Amino acid sequence: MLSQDTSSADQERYSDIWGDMITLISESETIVLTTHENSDGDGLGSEVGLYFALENLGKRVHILNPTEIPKNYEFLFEAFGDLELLVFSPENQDHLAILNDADLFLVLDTNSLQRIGALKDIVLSLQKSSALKIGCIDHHLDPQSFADVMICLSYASATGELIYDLIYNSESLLKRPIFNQKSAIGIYTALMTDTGSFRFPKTTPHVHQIAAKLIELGVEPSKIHKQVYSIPYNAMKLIGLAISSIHLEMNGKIAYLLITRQMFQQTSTSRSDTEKIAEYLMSISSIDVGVVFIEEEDGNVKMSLRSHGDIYINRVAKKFGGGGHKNAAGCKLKLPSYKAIQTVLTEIQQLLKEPYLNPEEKQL
Ligand SMILES: [Mn+2]
Repeated sequence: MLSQDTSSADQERYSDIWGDMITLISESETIVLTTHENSDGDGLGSEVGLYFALENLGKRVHILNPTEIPKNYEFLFEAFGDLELLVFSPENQDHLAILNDADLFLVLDTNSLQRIGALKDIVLSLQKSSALKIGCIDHHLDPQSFADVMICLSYASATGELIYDLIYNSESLLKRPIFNQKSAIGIYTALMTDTGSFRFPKTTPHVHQIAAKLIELGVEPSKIHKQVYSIPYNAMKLIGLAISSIHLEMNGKIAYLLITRQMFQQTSTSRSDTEKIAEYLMSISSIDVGVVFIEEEDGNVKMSLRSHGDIYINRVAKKFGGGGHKNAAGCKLKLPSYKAIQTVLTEIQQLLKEPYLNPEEKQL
């Protein structure tokens, strides 16, 4: 397993980290791509980016995801008539046949099999009983070890950055062009969304160099930005309700809000309309930590945790069985919302009292 949390990105990028993954891909004829449930621009963009590159290599490729695609990313699939996204159902015989025939199952943008829902059990049993290999390409902290080849590099701004590096290294190794405009649109979407439109701390010169190359390949940034970020009127109403319910704690260092079932009903919206809300929360000048609590239909409370600077907010998520990045993490609690808020706020207050840098985590 290759897992890294250093900033020696340049050194690694051009060395042989991709060798095993390129071999695994070369040895596979049929490849299934997937990403985490409640997929985002990075997971979906990485799938699209890799799909067309693998197709150029003559592979049979399928995209089989655990959950539906959010509306603002549908353009990624609609624009390319030959690209079909399947939403996995364990009862669907066609889906099972695809998995049975596959040589390689590639998990993108998560390093935890819990996050691929019902696909988890079936791919693990195929990995045990047949020739199915599992690969993983991701940039979150704390990778699980389930993959035959795991590339989990948390210095990367997005999984899309790693997909670019993989294709780039495959081109050099195989000495043939693989990139095309369709791949470029996927990777650009991945980079743009996971870097908050090229402004989060991991937006390195390399990220901008990749973006430049993608634009040379025909990507139109303003078009992609509009497709991803324009929102329907209803979603704007939900944002309004959510924002007017913001609370501050610890002299304004913590900001949080709760999106109730009633807010969803009142505005005819759903979970996928909540994506932008954490960003608004984080733009309050006084805060170090922001939390968006969301009441789910099944009675769980889902929370999106955000932090600035060297606050390892993923440590709070981990305490409740979740995970993520240093500055963006998530978890779920099976508690009434008032209780979930109380429990999580106590943990955050504790975290803010501790020294921010944990030497243990620096060694990851
Ligand atoms: Mn990502």
